[in-house]
Amino acid sequence: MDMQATGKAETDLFSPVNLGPITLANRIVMAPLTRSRAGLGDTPRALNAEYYAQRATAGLIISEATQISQQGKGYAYTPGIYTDEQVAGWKLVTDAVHAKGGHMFAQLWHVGRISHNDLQPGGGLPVAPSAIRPEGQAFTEEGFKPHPTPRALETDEIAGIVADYAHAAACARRAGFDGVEIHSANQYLLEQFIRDSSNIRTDRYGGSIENRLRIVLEVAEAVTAVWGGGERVGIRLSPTSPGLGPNDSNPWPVYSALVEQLNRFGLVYAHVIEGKTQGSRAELPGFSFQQLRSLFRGLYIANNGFDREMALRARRENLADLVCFGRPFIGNPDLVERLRRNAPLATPAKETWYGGDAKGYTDWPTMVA
Ligand code: 8OZ
Repeated sequence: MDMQATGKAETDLFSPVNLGPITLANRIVMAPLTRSRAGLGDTPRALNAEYYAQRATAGLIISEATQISQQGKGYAYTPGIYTDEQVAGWKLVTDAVHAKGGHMFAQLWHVGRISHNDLQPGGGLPVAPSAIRPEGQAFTEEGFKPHPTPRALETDEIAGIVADYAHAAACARRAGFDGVEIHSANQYLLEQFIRDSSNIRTDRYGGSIENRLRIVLEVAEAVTAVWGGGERVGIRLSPTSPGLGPNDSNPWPVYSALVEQLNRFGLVYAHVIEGKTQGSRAELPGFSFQQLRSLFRGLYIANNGFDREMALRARRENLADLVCFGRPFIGNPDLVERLRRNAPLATPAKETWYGGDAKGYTDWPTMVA
């Protein structure tokens, strides 16, 4: 079906939708995008506010991944959301987005073992469910360095991490965000606990599926308590993405149990990376994203490699409630309008995705009217 040719409003992709108590202008979500441009003290600044405000016509903006503590940091120049200065910095961002009529959630992030001593408090080892070294390298201020073998968390340290999530969730409220997203995807701490490939613990946080899901449910409970319920809390999952480490040996029973358990917190959405993050959308045998969606009571935000046609189809065939676009928002601040008009998209070079300044960040023009 050609929307341009018929000219009729045959899709609701560009129409308002309710997300809990909030009404979004459309069903297009700007994905969390790490851009590594925070200021000193991992504090957002005017440049970041300008970048997000330029993209405020997205129905919902999800902030770039934002560490809940210094221990949760794994890359140079990513922003935090745990100090008063960071709250003030984020307030610049949320005020600028709201002034343009947009809505924005903060993504709460703990990287676990995907880090390096250079980024950790006191130069200590990164922490993880188990002392298993991930492949790959950490992005530090001195360039890329191999991930060290992390330190396995003591059982009695886990409550402190849950408390860090609660503190960060409270900071996000003070900073004027419309809600928060718990980052439980892409190989970071919560996913490290979920998967049997990175969690070989023998305490109540390891072993059975129930035990491996425990920390995620504790975080969901703590964060929804801070926000007065789940109506402004979402979660991000990547059930079948290998990321930098292997998948769970059998993801379906794990993730179906997780979304069913999450239902008791009334989360407003699950934001699901369908397939391999930044890669193939092929489903694993024995895993169905639509079935996962049917088990979850909140809205379903689909993510991974969407283009205009796929997004229109997702609504036409009701494969998702909202559709997330990531990289296309980098070079197209007015992506929503370009999709509406089926206009050409700019495709930025990878060199300016991470780090640097305004170049490749806030200098992308909108379409000529
Ligand atoms: C790309 C570079 C650094 C971090 C994720 C937070 O994959 C990230 C990330 C992506 O969720």
